[in-house]
Amino acid sequence: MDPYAPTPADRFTFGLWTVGNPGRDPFGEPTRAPVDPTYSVARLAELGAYGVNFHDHDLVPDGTPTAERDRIVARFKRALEEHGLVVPMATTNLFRDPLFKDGAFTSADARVRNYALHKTMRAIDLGAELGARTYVFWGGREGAEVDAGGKLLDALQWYRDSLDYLCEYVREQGYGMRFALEPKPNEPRGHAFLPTVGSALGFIATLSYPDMVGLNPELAHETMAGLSFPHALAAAIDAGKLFHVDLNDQIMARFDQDLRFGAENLKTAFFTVMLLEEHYDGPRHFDAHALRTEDEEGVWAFALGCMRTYKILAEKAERFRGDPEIQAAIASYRVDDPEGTWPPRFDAAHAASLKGREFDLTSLRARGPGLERLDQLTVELLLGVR
Ligand code: GCO
Ligand code: MN
Ligand code: MN
Repeated sequence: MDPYAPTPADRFTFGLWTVGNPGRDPFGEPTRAPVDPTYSVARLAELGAYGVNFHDHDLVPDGTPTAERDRIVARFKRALEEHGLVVPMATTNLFRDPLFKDGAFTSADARVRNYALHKTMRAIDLGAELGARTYVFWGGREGAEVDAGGKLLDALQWYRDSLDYLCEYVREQGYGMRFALEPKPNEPRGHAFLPTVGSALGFIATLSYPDMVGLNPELAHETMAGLSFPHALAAAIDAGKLFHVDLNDQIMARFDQDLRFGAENLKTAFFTVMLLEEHYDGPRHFDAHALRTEDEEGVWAFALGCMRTYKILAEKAERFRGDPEIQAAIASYRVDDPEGTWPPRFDAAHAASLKGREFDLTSLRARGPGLERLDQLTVELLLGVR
């Protein structure tokens, strides 16, 4: 049996918009045909995935009459049951419709903000109906190119008002869902509001129901901002806010690429997997798509590739933890202080003695922590020679 073949126990999920991506870009028409969501369910199940996620519009196109909506949802539910897939997360498309061109919850037009709430509540109902426990808010068009409209502070307040309102809605409905904010620095807007994991963490603390709201960090988004994804992930974990995750890949300082997981930055992918395996038990969600060059077979090769790479890296993480030389290098990198405990407990006497302590600065300056060797051991492990 192939140890890297995905199984539902691995809890891999894909968005309908990922494997269904038709390969459109700002310069060219789609290169692939539209995909029926039930077909994606069948193919993903065959590959060993655990679930699918969707925007309201991916499943029920905006403006669909109620009877047709119910028919689509019933058919989709049957496909999920038949193929044993679940829907752990759902979200709203608040970026496709031209009326959202200057934002949804942060539009300067209050009618658009109210419409965004209307659309999101209906999408939350749809997600709840299909069993979603996490509801993602990616700020699509929440952002600006022009700041002369003076809404920089208002936009944050409108965003906060909207999330507070929607938290109340979920509580009142008894859906038991949690919200996950997904920061992104730019694209499609020149500057997005809440551009990074750090800014979203600060914002969550200002909400009325901070415990209901966490993060859905995306590897590509932090990379676009020139930041390290493992560092962002660690910040989210440290704050108890890693509610969901978007895995993919990205070249730094390029357009939004949504590459196959592990396609570009293998070390980033490795430390991402290592953190997730140790500190996260939610679905491993891939928010990526096949290259525009690919036909349908390329799409399934892409999806399988994301999952296999994750599993291979999870095995490497296991080896890393069990490698005596690597563990010895880590142990000698991390040094205890024989003259004082860590963390120190503050009291006046302790502070006085710490202020008076004589440190051997010369030896501290001279110490080499061995990081070159440790990193090379890591690279060799990843290259498969240890
Ligand atoms: C992007 C985003 C989206 C969101 C999706 C779920 O860069 O387009 O990553 O794919 O993740 O809208 O909210
Ligand atoms: Mn993205
Ligand atoms: Mn995403």
